[in-house]
Amino acid sequence: MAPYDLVIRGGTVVTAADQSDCDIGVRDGRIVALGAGLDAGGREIDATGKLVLPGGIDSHCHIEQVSGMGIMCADDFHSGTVAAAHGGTTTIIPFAVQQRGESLRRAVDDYRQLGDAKAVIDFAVHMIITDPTEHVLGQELPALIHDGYTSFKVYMTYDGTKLDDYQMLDVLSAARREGAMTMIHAENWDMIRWLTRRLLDGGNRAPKFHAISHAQIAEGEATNRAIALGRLVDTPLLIVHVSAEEAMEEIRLAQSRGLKVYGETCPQYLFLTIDDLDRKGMEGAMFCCSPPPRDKAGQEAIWRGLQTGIFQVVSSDHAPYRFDATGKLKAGPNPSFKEIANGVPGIELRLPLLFSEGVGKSRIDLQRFVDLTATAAAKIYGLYPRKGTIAVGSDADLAIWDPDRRVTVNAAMLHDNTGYTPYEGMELTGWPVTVVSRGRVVIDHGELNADRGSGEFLPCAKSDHAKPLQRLAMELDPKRNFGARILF
Ligand code: DUC
Ligand code: ZN
Ligand code: ZN
Repeated sequence: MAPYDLVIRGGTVVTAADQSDCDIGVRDGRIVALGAGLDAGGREIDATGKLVLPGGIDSHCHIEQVSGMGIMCADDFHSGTVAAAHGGTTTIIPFAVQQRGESLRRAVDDYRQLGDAKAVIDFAVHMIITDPTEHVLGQELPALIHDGYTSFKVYMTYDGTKLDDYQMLDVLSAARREGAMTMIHAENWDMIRWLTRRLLDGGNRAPKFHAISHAQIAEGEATNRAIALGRLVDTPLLIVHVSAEEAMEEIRLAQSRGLKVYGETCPQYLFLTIDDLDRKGMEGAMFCCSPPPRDKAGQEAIWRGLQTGIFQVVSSDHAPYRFDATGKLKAGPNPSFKEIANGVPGIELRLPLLFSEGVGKSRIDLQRFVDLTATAAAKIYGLYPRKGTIAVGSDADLAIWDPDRRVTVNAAMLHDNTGYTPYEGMELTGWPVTVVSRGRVVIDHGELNADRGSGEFLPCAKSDHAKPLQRLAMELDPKRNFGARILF
């Protein structure tokens, strides 16, 4: 009997720390050997001339989720995970949403069933807390964390989801007590709705005004406030989908003060600009997402944030709505910017885009690419080292990557259900040719080979990233900061 079920031979194995030319031996879904000249496997893959990367972890994507406007997104767990796998991603972490008045447990259990039935790759689940009652924070949250749901998102914006600062403090202190990671959508809702009202009163309805209404200052202010709230309570947090330079600068400042504040950005802020929202007719609706893409200089600033380490994670924030009456145009063929579903697709192209324009254009190196697309998310959300790296004992989740393959992006080649891509026509270099999930070859030269429901739920551990640091005496001095010392 062959000692390995699968051997991947002759590739350049890349992790967030280093790279080396070696074979990978896989048994029972796990990596059991790394080295030269491994014995034969039941199946062999020749990776000569290819990179072997940890499968991507998309730690922020919306799958089978109803939006705040009541629109079901275009992808379910099947189409979403199929698309992810085709793009080299082997783990996704979408969101179970608690509606106000609803039990968080119920929301998670219902959502989990959808994933169990349909996912073709492994998945964990973040929660979205919209109603942080004493019962939810004191009873449901600890039990859910115990069951492997160790992270949640909260919104500082939108009528249906917004928490006020008092609620944010309750939630952040519950996160501190339970060791959960808090993800924050940081935009100032009153600024946005005030601007929206004035823009619409002035007859400004076109998609580009979505970007004007979601002003950079609204993102910067809310990011500053979120960090201050986290500081008062003394708990780490992660600001999701950062698009504004001034929000990024708030994160940088917090990090330079030694605070555990993490940042996530997304391809739409690296590859799109506000000009895309100003395309002819209603086409700009295809690029409406929140926060919105900014101008060219702002886009460059976000690249700088990747290069200088302000951001730890690049997720897709895949939020797919078709360009028709089921999605972007649900309010009619000519909706105002306020009526357009918020979100863009990107689950399949996240890795190819960042590889081509990041690694290929020497903006980031391979180690940073792996860290941003897989390793850091695994660490931040408690999946490491099972996921996010190539090491003996880790799951065999791998993307065998042809660094020279040239691809012109078009919607028809993609596997999600959105029907369009914001990246149509882009010329990319670098593509995953074979994708392995827990030792199963799920994508083989573009062919899917994975059954519905074969993906497994991943319970997340409490992550070290969610543990507060030993605070500097100065920060804890009650004359300067009445928060942490009094409470804890
Ligand atoms: N927030 C997201 O995370 N995704 C889409 C829209 C939004 O507001
Ligand atoms: Zn958000
Ligand atoms: Zn999102």
